[in-house]
Amino acid sequence: MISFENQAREHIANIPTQLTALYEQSFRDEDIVVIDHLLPSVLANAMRRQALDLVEAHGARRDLIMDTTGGTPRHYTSVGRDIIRKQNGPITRFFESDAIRAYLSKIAAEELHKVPYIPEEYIVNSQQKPGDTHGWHWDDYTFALIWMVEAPAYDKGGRVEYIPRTKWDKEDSAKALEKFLKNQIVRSPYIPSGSCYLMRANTSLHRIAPLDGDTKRTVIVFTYASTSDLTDPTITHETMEQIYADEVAVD
Ligand SMILES: O=C(O)CCC(=O)C(=O)O
Ligand SMILES: [Fe+2]
Repeated sequence: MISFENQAREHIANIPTQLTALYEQSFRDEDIVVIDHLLPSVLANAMRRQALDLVEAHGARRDLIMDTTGGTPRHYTSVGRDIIRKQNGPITRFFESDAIRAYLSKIAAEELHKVPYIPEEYIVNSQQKPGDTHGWHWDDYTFALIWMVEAPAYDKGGRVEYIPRTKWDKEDSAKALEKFLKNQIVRSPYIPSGSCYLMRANTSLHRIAPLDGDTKRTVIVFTYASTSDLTDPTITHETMEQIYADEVAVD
């Protein structure tokens, strides 16, 4: 059998140069880019199957208010990194893939590294009922690649909303949130299932709007570090530690 890595590498090598140039431009201009067909369908299907089966077998509800991000809500079902890692399946192969990381680095015009904090490597999140949301926040690390396993219905909420080029004032998150939301335009692209988006997530204030009715949204969240993240002493992990207190050992 051809390995995940070789299939991904061959597929990526065939992405038209002009399309890659458009992705680069979009990321440069918007700090977000929606990427179609990053994987061949056989790998995309395998990753989708793994994510849906994981939610079914291991999904745990998260219902809390995050103090560190200014009191914003989290309401969704999720599966943490260690449970996913045990299966050593397509999601792990995706994260470990050098070919994928190299391609994303080209789009971002800087190097992406595997995140040096293991609980954030990859996570499956699923908004499953009306009102489910992943409230406003910034990420700890520079890059997030979100794979859309199940997109919500087009008109039923659950979109990513974001304001790029904003700074997380960790001393007063609530006030920073209020200021940006009052003064800046919120962008909300629709991400179809089977595609993914790369976001500059540590300087984009973002959330997943509440589901508005009977629909579902399931994603795989991959986190990558920039070169400067690797030596940045201000990066902390309080958000992860609060959401995943039962899984993340606090050191
Ligand atoms: O579900 C998404 O698209 C984004 C999730 C997210 O922002 C996060 O896990 O930090
Ligand atoms: Fe995020």
